Amino acid sequence: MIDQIETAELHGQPVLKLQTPDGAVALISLFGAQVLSWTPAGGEERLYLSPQAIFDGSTPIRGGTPVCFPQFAGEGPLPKHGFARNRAWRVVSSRAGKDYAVATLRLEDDAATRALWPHAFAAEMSVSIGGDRLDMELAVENTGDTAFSFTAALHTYLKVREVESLRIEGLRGLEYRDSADGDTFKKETGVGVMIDDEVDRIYHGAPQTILVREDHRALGIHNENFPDVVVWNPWEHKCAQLADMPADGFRRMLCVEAAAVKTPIELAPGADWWGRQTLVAM
Ligand code: TA6
Repeated sequence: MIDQIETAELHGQPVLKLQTPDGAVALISLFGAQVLSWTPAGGEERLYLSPQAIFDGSTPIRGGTPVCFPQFAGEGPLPKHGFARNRAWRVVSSRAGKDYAVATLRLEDDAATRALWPHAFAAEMSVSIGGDRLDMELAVENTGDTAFSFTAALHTYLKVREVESLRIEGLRGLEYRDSADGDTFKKETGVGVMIDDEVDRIYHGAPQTILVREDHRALGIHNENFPDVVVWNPWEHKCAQLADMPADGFRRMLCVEAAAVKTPIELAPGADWWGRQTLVAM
């Protein structure tokens, strides 16, 4: 019998390790509630974690699935991507069965978050694995007595064999904001989006399912309640400016992010919202 839910350390930082008897494994950092590693049953690692990622308990970790909340990127006055990715979350529940393991981590407002963002909230990140699936769900509740709005993303770094040989399917016809080209609005015309240069796009009205097709494998990405999809690869020049990425790191990763950016989510007192990204290995 394996211990399906264990606490462990990765580079000196606390992580939760989820396992299922069929061989699926995930590691979740308590810092940021960030999934850092996921191997589906009988498969290989599907998330990119930079070999130069910094594990000091205060710097955002480069790779896995950073949780961007309550602000995506530089879309407001807060630090880039908000503060959830550089806060310690606590594990509030976990359970496992013969074909799954799931854990929920929680972050609430405190003096430090209120100094940046004056709202009372509770955020929960639930991560579940089993078979060929990884489910990541972010839930946010307004626990205060005034309304607030936020933007958010599950900023997933996929591990890819060679970024120039993949195709992203399912985005054709969508309008996107091209952050790599002065935030101009464009329409996607390609059947399969290929990556051979810097890409930083926010696609609006994204479909529930996107496929990342590689030579001998594929990954299905299902997003629920996240109306936007961000596709990012820094390419050579921007990658060289990231101190926590190796020079050729951009070739081994592709971010496909479930996001709510164009229209911020509004929460009245007592209201809640959730959004989910599911990865299915094929
Ligand atoms: O989601 C894409 C993006 O906003 C890019 O513009 C890029 O800067 C990336 O996130 C990473 O941001 P970070 O703050 O983690 O370096």
